[in-house]
Amino acid sequence: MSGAGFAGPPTSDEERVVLHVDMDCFYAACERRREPTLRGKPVVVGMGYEAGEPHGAVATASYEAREHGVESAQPISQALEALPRAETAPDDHDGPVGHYRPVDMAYYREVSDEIRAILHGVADAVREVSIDEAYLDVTDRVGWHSVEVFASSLKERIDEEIGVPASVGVGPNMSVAKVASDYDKPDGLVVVEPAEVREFLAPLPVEELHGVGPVTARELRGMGVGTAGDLASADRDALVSRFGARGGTIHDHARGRDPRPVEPVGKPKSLSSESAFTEPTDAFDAVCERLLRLADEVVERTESRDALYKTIGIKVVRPPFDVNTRERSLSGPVADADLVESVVLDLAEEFEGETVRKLGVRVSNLTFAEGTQAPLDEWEGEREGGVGAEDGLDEGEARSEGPDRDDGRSEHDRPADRARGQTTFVDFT
Ligand code: TTP
Ligand code: MG
Repeated sequence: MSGAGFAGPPTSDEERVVLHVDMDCFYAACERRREPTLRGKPVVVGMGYEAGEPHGAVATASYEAREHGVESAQPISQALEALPRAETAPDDHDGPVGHYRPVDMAYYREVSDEIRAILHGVADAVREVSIDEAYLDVTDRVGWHSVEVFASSLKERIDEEIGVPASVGVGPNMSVAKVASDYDKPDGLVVVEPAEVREFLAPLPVEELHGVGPVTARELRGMGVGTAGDLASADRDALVSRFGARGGTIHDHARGRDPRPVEPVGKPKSLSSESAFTEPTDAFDAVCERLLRLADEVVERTESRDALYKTIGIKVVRPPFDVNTRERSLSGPVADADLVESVVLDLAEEFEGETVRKLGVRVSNLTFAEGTQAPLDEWEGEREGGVGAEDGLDEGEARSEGPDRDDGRSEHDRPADRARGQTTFVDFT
């Protein structure tokens, strides 16, 4: 499996199909997986909790437990007031009871790894943002007309093969997909097509937007901004002067805009740019011209990051979803714009006369010029915080323990070194 897909930053003419997959009450679902008698019952998973003890905090609670007011980050002692322990509840207790279990990260990571394997198999690019949450770019695999069936069968697969439920949101970018997956939890599937985005977002309370936490929401309300619709029509300059750059970002999110590509977390192992034609074309000069523009963009990105590359590749998508990738590896890392252009044109030759819908250019096998780059694993072990913290967007939510990134889910293929000048046919997914 490779985490380094070919999904490049979207260009303005490009629409993407992005899924956000978020497992429902994940730790509790894992506990139910190995203890099926807990299904349908209130389950509380405690961080720093030990059987029979009142200490610790709620990491998560099943939806049945949430109905009784139990929620993440609450002290276990408080949860016990709402839901006495099933094992020790007095015989005459006729109210609801809870099943308490201590956190078992090693087990949850195992389950997460199994889910991850499925996700990487169905998407061109995957961004794992926590132990139970990931974004998938499936633009080259499925169109809007069939994405609901696609997402529904992904949910079913995770449920049947792994035994835990997921909610899935689909949108034209990460921020919309994230809001969509939260919209109908648990076991939700919400598809928001590009034309529906503004209408879908408008009535939602601002805190449901990606990047708006409780503190920002309070401040926004103070400014008379309560819904995403209010935020979308608020004065951008006023937002920026109040919240800094983040003001502009949440304004964009309220308007359903989010230019971030779905990229794996951490230091990139490849850099790519992609662009779709408005209408598929078989004009080879137009194809070459577009490839050269993409090559320029990619080279610019490598220069701004001081990156050297050893492998240069192209992607050619024929309508509707026939993805072809070709790449060539050099004997050593280079930073050479002319070479990128000539290799790209060379690789394109076999597609002369073909009808093309979309193109991509990618450089991979990256090293960083300063020679001080930390090993990939170090970078990839870095944690991302919760919603908002992920992008430094917001203060984030209170967490008794963040879903962590030290879960070893970061191995990626390292393409074997290839002989100079040899063109290889690779599957980037
Ligand atoms: P979430 O996806 O935020 O929560 P969840 O999966 O339990 O529930 P939902 O159905 O609303 O998605 O977080 C994933 C896991 O991270 C969660 O199962 C437990 C852990 N976690 C904590 O340890 N502390 C916290 O405060 C939160 C919010 C989550
Ligand atoms: Mg979850």
